[in-house]
Amino acid sequence: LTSYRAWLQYREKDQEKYTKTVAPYLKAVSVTVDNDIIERALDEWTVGLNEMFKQRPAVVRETISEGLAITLDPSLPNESYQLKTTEKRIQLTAKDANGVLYGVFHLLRLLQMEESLQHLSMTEVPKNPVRMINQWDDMNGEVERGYAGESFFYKDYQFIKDRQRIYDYARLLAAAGINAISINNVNVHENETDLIFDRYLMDVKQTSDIFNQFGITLFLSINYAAPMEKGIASADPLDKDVQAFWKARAQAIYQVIPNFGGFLVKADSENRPGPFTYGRNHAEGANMLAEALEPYGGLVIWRCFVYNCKQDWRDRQTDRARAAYDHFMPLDGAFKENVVLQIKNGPMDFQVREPVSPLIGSLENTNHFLEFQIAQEYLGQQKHLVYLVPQWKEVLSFDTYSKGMGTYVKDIVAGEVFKNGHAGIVAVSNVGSDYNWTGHLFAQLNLYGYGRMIWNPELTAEAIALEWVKQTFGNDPFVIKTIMQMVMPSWEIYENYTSPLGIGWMVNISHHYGPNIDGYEYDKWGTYHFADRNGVGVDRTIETGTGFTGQFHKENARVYNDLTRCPDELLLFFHHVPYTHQLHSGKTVIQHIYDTHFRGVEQVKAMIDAWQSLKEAIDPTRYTSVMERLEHQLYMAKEWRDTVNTYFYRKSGINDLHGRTIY
Ligand code: BDP
Repeated sequence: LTSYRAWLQYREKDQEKYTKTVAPYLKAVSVTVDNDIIERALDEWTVGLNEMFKQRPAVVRETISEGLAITLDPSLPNESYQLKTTEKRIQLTAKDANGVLYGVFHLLRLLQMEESLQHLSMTEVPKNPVRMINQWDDMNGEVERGYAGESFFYKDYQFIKDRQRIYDYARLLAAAGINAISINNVNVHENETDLIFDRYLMDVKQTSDIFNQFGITLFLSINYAAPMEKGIASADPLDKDVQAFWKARAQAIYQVIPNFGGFLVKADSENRPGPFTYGRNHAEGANMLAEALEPYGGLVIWRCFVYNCKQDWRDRQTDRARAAYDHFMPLDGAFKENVVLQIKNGPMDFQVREPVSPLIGSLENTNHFLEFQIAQEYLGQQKHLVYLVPQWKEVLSFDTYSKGMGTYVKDIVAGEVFKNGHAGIVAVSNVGSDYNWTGHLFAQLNLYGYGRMIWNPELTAEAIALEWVKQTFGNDPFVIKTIMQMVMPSWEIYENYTSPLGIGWMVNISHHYGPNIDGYEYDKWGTYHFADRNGVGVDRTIETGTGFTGQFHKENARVYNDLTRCPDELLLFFHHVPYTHQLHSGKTVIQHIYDTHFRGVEQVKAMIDAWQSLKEAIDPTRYTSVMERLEHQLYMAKEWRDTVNTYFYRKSGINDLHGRTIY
């Protein structure tokens, strides 16, 4: 149960002193407005106080002098709230019901962390208007790139009737500030088109109702060729029958689910159908759907993960890194207002290290969301402990120079720079039917951290991790310190023992787990490292390479294009260099590879030692499940180390300076 409760543990407090200082605020709660979301907030407050303090606050409508007073103020920004303590009363003033819910979760977080409520005086406004999760659940019950068991939405093409788990998921998401979700995989397979037909629509509605109570709007992924599954001859966006099909669908859906969010679309990508089949571009494709949803205020979220996965670009003409920009930049401004492009954080595909997608900061006249992946597809598949917020924070704080120095990704995707009507951040979920939601217990931190970070990108990765550790494991300073030492360097550790210097991949094909240096090298998916006896890396420069560096604004383009200025950690993403090339760090490329790989394994050993020191402090279930995964991580780290080092030793023929054994 402890694992299942994730960051909502509400552990009973045994600190008399603390309990005394907060007692007045817990006595009563006064609220005058009534709706489902506020009701859920009150439930949560009641349950939390009862479990932590054995207190049941009286819920009243009149004003109170002791306790929590909740009021609405429509003049505040959307979903925002203020917390202010005056003597024995906390005033929670929110813009709307979502604001109330977030404010209550904020207070519960403070109580879980045993922080003072005495001098609260703050205003919280979410930076990103849309804070979304994409489920990649298939209706057969599997989760694409799922590393935490089966789907808890579907089994054998039916919705799972017991919806308790969805309810608990919605609570966890709301506590982390999430306000939108798409509930099926972007790869919509056969039979799944029925999600927008009578066969499943009532189930979709019931699921939507659960999420709505927690302030979360529901979306569905659709198959672009859905009309053809239903007997229409084509899916051409300019075809009248196709247009009528989508209009009828929109009408039918909104009749059942009036606040339905809209469609998420993966088109012309990795063998999915799309407008290209009919010689139409993506603006024509997306706008046709947008027109159908427009009368109801629905959105079309259109993914930019479009590249030719059947074309070998070793001729350097069609660098996969270029694809999103090449496809979508020429269409900037051609999309309707209720179309939102969804852009992966990097130009390739959620690797351990990539530059930021150059589309962000270039699209000036098109609404767009940034897409992260919480599921650790290329980052250890939730068997390895990798805290992702430090990586995401680098993306958000990247300076695009779009409107001169200081045009950061975080401000662009929040819609502030180009005054977008729709803006925000989306991420691929990492949950499943496993008892602890995420397989690796520490992968809970990535889900929690994602929500907190996109609510407020100014929070440090460390502050977010601290919140999670305290809520999840309690307030013992030794436990906190030890876990923080494991968590904070974990992304760097993973990078150390896997693919070096921004080159990415080197994984087994299709399932993407474990080292395989040449796995994709002679394959068509376009993810090469070009290692030979002389050197390694991809030349993406303007003069001699694929020209990808030219997609950035000139300040960044100059840095990436210039071998002497390109940051070490992205060197092999942008340049092909000899093994003896000297990095800014002073090391040669080959020595860097050897050193980081030996070091990465030692760092995993240190993580295991740290966890071992907590054996007495953590319940056996959580202790053992994490330990098992850490041991597996060590095994895999060694395999990565030996595979990578051996490969480059054989290619280069250069010995390790320190004479360590390389097989
Ligand atoms: C890749 C995954 C694949 C997804 C695809 C996508 O390997 O399963 O369908 O991304 O984002 O990373 O559409």
